[in-house]
Amino acid sequence: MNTSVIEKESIFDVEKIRQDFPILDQQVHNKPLIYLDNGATTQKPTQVIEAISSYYLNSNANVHRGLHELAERATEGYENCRKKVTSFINAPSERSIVFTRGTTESINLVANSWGRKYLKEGDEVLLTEMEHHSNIVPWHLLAEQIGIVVKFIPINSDGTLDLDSLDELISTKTKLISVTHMSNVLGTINPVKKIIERAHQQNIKVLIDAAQSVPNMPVDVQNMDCDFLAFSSHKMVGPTGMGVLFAKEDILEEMPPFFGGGEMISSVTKAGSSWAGLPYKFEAGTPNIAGAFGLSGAIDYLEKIGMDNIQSYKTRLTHYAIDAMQRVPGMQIYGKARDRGSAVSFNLEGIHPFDLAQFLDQNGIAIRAGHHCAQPLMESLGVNGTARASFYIYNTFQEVDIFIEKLKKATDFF
Ligand code: C6P
Repeated sequence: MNTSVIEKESIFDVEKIRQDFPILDQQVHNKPLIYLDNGATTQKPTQVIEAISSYYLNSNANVHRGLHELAERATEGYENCRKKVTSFINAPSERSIVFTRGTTESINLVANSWGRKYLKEGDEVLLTEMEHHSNIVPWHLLAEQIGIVVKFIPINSDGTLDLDSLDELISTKTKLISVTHMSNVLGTINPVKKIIERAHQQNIKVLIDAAQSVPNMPVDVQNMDCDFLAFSSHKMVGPTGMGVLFAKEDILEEMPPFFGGGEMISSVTKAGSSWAGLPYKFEAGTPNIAGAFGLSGAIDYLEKIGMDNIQSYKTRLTHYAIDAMQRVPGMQIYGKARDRGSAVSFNLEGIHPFDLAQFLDQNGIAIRAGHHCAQPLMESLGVNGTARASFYIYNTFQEVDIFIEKLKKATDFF
């Protein structure tokens, strides 16, 4: 083992991290809680909860329009979050960071603003078979409304993307490739830099759904060179109802607003309206100010641990889990990509995933079961649904051992 790995591992103190998450210290059905549903949403550390309550306790006011001390504090906190997000994903400017309610709203914003302006009947949007519904349905809506064509990059049997099919799938009509960075089902980390390079050779824009990657690994939008990137605060120890759309500034400049209302205008007359500058023309109405305070707290928290450390700990934990899971009789794991995140989808022979989730819940273990908002992927895998365990920074090797023990019990029980 090289020294840098040893240094990283010694920095990562999971027991110390767990102390920041009081919710984990409880019994569910008289068993210690083991929370393995982090792909759906992560738990929140005290620091984030305090950042949110401190806003309501000390600085509650509306942003951007008040001329009093509390309004200034609220505005400063809200804009401070934009600065933190900018540096967290290495965006070139705060003007390219739009706050939304989450990944879903960010992608809908691109579809409805950029999509409606630049796409016309017959134009093609290329997705992948492993997309979350958030990155399918907005394009299906445009297919219905303006006649765009939605195509899908297929997956290989190991759960990686079949990139050999790209040349065949890309045509002169392809205007956008919209792809997940990390699959919420298979765990696969897609080679987005390669896809972006290939797309840009033909002047095709690329949107990255980073809902699962930003919480789990360092993400650098300039290095990636993506045109759009979307993520949610609640999957990265931040609050729900808060999210981010990054877009290149020149693209955002040309995009029309998606929502209209207060905050996003420059002036309004009876004859018409003109828009505020970036990024405010995309933030109509009173925003999620407490959410911004919370997201700031989340970024501080993750940066203190270090995204490299987070990725390396979770990679070790996930590989440990997969190795052990493979030894459980009747186990089928979906997705065998080498480069992967911590979502592990699986089925146990003869056990419905809902029954398994219920059995594990009775044992204090929270997992997710179903189609994971990825029905086209389920179709490709030939299943109706799967069970899914997804690990985060506060999960321990001991918890994985208990999870495996209960999986074995489930095979006996059913
Ligand atoms: N996936 C899961 O359990 P929102 O709901 O907007 O914060 O995120 C949507 C979303 C988009 N893309 C990917 C890759 C995602 O994983 C998600 C959310 C959760 O897998 C809830 S369905």
